[in-house]
Amino acid sequence: MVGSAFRRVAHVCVYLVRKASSVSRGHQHPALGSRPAASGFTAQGAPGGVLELLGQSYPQDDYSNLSRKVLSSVGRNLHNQQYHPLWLIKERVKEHFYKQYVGRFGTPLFSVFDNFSPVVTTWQNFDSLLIPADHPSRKKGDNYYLNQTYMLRAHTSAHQWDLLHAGLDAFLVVGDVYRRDQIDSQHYPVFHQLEGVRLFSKHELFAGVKDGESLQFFEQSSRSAHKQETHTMEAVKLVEFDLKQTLTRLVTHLFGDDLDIRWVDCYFPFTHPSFEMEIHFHGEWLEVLGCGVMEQQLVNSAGAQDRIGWAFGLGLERLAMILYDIPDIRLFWSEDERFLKQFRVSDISQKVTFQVHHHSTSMQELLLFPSSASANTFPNPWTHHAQQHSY
Ligand code: FA5
Ligand code: MG
Repeated sequence: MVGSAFRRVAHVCVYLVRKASSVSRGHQHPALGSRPAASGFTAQGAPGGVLELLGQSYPQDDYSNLSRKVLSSVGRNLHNQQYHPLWLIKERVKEHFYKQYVGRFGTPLFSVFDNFSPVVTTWQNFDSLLIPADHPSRKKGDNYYLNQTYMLRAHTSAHQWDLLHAGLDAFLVVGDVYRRDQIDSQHYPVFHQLEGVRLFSKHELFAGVKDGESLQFFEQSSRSAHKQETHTMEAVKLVEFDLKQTLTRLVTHLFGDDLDIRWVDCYFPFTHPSFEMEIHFHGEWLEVLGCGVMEQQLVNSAGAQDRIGWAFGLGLERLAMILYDIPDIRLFWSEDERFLKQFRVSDISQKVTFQVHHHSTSMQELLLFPSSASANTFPNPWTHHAQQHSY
């Protein structure tokens, strides 16, 4: 039940830090140039070459590590394809935020952006979010770099700073994100995130509090597990409550009341305190989002020093898998009509339960990856690559 949502679970997560095994794989990887030319994963070009992507040219250097396979995923924009399950979820989240949160003039409070290029600077993806220069999440083996300066975003948080700097107080960003992750039924190197950010003025946050005029946002104290050194406990608790309530309402809107969720304490360099939401699904706790109270240093550097806010980033595939009972994340890339047509509904809120055995179709057929592998393994070129080159 959603009632259990506020149960805290002692658990630590670390933003973008992979299991030791996958981190070391990055180190062991042979030089990019030594990959066989026939492989779909061969890095394009070499230092001295130029990469053309989405109408821009990027000089290559020894950071460049995009494979042909990943390049072919850039621009697919599954989240903008009408009736694709990721589009359906995006539309339902948008509808919920538009209806639920109305601004002063009766207009939607949250602005929605779903068309930003996935090419960002390393400053946007890391530095703007206070991710230190030596943080393991910057590893070449974990990201797709166009060159030293440009990369495919590893999360939609890469756009937070720019939108705050532009003066926005409430926004959603939807986009494809890229990580050199190990593949299994829940992880894929390209997936989709939906980011939400909300800043509050003092008036907005304390408006509902009786005798709240004397309350403050800021003080000089020390950082604890519960708050940042510049925040008052009152402000943080109200922001945290609003964040968890907003997200609990969102998942209740999507899934209905009959859903078991829990909050797990967590760590991100750009929020404190930080949390993950997990949903109980098929006997397991599945992490669907990370969130927290925004680091004030980030908010200040973007020019909103009189505000305090929350941010969250959720995985669209994870939500869609639970909502539509889709058993494997690779299915989202299927171009098979038997998969896609199941989501062509007249009303975006209509219940859809994905049928694998529709007209005796097997999972392998629907995944539509060319296979030379045995019938028992998922025929997936990403994994072939990992096996051949042990990266
Ligand atoms: C982040 O990416 C943070 N930027 C989220 C955030 C935003 C925190 C704003 C605080 C404030 P994380 O790496 O945990 O965090 O990813 C967020 C979500 O993306 C996960 O909860 C999960 O739902 C989804 N996700 C992560 N990796 C994968 C993957 N390889 N495949 C599919 N979904 C994934
Ligand atoms: Mg996480």
